[in-house]
Amino acid sequence: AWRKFMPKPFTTAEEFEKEAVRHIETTLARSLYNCDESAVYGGTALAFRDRLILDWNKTQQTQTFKDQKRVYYLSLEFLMGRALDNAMLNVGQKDVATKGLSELGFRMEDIISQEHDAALGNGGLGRLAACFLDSLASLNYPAWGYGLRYRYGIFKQEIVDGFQVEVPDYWLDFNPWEFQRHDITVDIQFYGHVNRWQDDEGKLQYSWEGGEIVQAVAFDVPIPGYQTQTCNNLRLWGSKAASGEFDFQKFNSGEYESSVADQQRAETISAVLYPNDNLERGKELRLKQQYFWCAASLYDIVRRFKKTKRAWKDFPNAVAIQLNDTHPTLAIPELQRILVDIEGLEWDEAWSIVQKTFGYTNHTVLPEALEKWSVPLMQHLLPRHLQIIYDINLFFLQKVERMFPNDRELLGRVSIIEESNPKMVRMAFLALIGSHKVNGVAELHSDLIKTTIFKDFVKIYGPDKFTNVTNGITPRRWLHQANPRLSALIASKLGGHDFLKDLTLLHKLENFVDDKEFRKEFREIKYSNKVRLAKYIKDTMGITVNPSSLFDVQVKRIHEYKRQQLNIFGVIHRYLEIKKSSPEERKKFTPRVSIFGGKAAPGYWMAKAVIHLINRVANVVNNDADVGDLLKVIFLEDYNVSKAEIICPASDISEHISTAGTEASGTSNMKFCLNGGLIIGTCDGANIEITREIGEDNIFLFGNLAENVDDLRHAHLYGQYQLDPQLAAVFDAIHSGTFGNPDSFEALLNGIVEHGDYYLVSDDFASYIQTQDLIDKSFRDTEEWTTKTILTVARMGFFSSDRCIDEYAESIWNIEPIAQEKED
Ligand code: 26V
Repeated sequence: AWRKFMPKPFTTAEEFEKEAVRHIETTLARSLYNCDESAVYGGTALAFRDRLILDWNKTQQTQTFKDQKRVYYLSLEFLMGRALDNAMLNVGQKDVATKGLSELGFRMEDIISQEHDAALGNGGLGRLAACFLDSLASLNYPAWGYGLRYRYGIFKQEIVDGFQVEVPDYWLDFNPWEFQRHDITVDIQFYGHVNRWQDDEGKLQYSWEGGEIVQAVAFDVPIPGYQTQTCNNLRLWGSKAASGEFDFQKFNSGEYESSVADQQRAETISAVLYPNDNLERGKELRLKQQYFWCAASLYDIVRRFKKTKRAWKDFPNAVAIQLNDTHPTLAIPELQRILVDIEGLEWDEAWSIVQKTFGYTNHTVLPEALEKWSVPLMQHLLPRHLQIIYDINLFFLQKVERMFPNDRELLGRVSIIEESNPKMVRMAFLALIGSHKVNGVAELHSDLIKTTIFKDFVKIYGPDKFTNVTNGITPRRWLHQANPRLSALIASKLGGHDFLKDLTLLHKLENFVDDKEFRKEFREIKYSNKVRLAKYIKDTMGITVNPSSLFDVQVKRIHEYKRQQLNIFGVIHRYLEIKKSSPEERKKFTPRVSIFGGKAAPGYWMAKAVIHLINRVANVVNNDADVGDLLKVIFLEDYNVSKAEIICPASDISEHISTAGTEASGTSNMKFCLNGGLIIGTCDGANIEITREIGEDNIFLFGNLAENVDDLRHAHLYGQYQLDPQLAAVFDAIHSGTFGNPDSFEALLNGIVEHGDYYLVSDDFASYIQTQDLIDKSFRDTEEWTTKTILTVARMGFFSSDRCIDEYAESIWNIEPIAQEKED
């Protein structure tokens, strides 16, 4: 009966303008007479938000009504980037809005760029979660994301005198994409003690008492699918002082300040995203974040389940929970606690429910990234959970003991508790033991976890507990939104945009690989994307780069294992080659722009030294008249999702050059290929599967293989190697002060020369340089290059996150999409 009152979505430019202007004038209270781009952004966002909300409400009603199994994706990071463009493209009507805005005197691009990135993540892991949400909604899966509503996302990076400086990222000034649910709150307990008693039947009972309470408040973000009415929900928890805790006693007795301090302490939990990527530091506040978010999410999930009045044993038929790395592992003992201590289930029945509910994705084998929490800290913060973890461990070790009697060393190796001082809880083992499936994120990585960190567990559980789901990216954002002209060209050849829902359709582009007109347009689009990036570089840095040069890009978090140092040493080598060549020889160089971008964790000195070196090299090279257009070096400040959308379509070559066996998958490699850029890479992560799909001729692979890494490292430690001579020449140049005071780079070079070259930079240097020369040659042959790039795009269908989500749904979650009803 209410239907007749529901607002009608706009369908024309004029209707859009009416809506946007109404929001500017009333919702935002901004007069049209001083209406700037930020106000127009607000009005536009709110007009589209209205459309989303209708779909969102309906989707949630349908999902509740149908009561099919749902998946809950628990991730401490969701690197969403901007929402407006995505919303416009997913629900449609962007063209209508573009026309409307231009009638109001504004350009769509300028309006879109008003939005602050939602940067609640560090890198690949967080962006993967965002791509997954897009695919889940686009494929109509009943799915929710659960995360933390950080007040500060990943810091903003400024480069001052060549050094990284971190600036807080306060992003919530105006965020039209979230809805605070004042009515959805959960009280979360910390500290306190455990009471144990016998009930009437003589059974031992446990309860967790005392301590302090912090309140979790839900903030919901709509996640629209592409060309579907499905609009899923991302629920982010914010922390605040529990109502009883904002102590009116204190308040009235004049202790106003300490009462406000309590408030602030509670809010600290969701204040800031930890900016480390692949480095675990064991901070109490981080553990508090993890428990706060796990407990609030589970309370919410259990509450929803209980409303259906189904039996507990049915829980795994209604709920799948995916753990994005080990960060949400506390959800395992928390669910066990709810079932045993609160709902009164027997241990074994509860544990069987827990194991059927959870799946765990591993995203790294780097030892320094594996989470461990000290037992004393956990005892203090979560006393009951620690008991439960000890019990889980006891029953598990008993089982192992029965399977492999008298193997004490095995028991020590697989124990959840590491017998160190202090003792540590190994979160990856707890996650594995509490889940029914464990997956890696690319084939090589999924193999590696079975032979390294989880080797013993393959013996215990058998190989079927382990599986691979190779990562993917959403083609909506990373092709259609980031590269609208390429998307339109493909659509014109394939007869529409269906490939955005089934990316394997791209294979039909192979039919056009010899089509002159198509090749020309394809090249022109790449060129215009490079012009756009060149303009961005000019506007932000004042440096002119020639868009006809080969654009060589490496953008990702700065980390020794990703080897930006190998790249910049290669650049120095190139510079030295140019310098020593005659004017005649110089004509033979392929002009190149080496573009870097990425953040270093604030305490990661080696990564910061790499940034510093890149900037110093840039300074010298870019101002050397001998070099001119032959080489330019650019360090782009503050690499983030919205900048990636400009950068990815503009590369000729991008670099994915991690030491073999260290990069679990990588996902930017997929983004660059999908946009018609080629890659130089090691045999690592998803590069291997990309090669399989696009063909060896279309990728530039180099370097040692993962299977040889151990031996090579060993050789370094025993001095059985020689520094690569070309690399030695690069080091000489650095030492001689060519790039400023060499003291700044002492540690960086020593890591290679003196301390074992853990990442094998020297071992791979010759092969890297050689492959770069090959690239120069190949790029000069425009026709050959064009063929490679077209075939690459045509063969990237496998790397859609839609494929990836379908695999999770089928082999891990056992969930089905919700059938879409035709609109009346
Ligand atoms: C670990 C930690 C440790 C504690 C402090 C904060 C923090 C933040 C993130 C991590 C997880 C590191 C694992 C990770 O990001 N892996 C990346 O996952 C991508 C998606 O699967 C994959 O493409 C990358 O290769 C992999 O490095």
